[in-house]
Amino acid sequence: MAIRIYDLAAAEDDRLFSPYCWRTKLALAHKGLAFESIPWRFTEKDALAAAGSRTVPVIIDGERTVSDSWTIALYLEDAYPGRPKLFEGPQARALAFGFKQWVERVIQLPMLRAVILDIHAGLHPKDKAYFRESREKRLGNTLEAVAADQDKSIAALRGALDPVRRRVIPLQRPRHPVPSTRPGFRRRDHAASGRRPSPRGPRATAAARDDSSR
Ligand SMILES: N[C@@H](CCC(=O)N[C@@H](CS)C(=O)NCC(=O)O)C(=O)O
Repeated sequence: MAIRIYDLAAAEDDRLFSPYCWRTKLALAHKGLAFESIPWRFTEKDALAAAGSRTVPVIIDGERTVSDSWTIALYLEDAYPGRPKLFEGPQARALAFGFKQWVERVIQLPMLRAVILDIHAGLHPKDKAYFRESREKRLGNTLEAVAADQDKSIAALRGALDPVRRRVIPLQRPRHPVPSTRPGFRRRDHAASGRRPSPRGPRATAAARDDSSR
């Protein structure tokens, strides 16, 4: 039976926008595990009570219920040791944890500030008041006032991303291209091609190669 994941949805069931839930879905895809999203709204806290959580993602894997995207990653690694690994050992896991902390502490706030009114506009009507109240409390201002500073938020986000753009991405590009989330696509396939995997498969990759050599 597929693993089920409580997955934050906007007004539409298929607009699933939580970065934390995407982490979990990418981890599941990397491991080649089938999963099914259960669209969840901010105000549906009761649905998560069994997991003792007030946030998503929460996964249900048979008898097991696990919450928190990092705890879920560790759980999947332990529960499915025969599948492709999320972390190539303790050092890689520590590095991933550090990167996650940096994203949460440095990147997320300016990102949230830059898109706060877009998120609010897209929410399910039953979530709008809760989102406004909780985020205005967190940000110390009205959503409109935060949105009025969008240019500043985008500049802050660009500044925060700068070290990654300048250092990490160029260093990684030739030797460790972004791994595909498609099951069965091996890291060495990317290493061999030296290119990012095409989301549309080998033919599209070949076409792109032909185009780029013109
Ligand atoms: N540490 C948690 C954080 C998850 C989290 O904050 N999720 C948000 C959605 S992006 C949430 O469920 N928020 C509920 C709320 O604000 O009431 C994790 O990594 O899973």
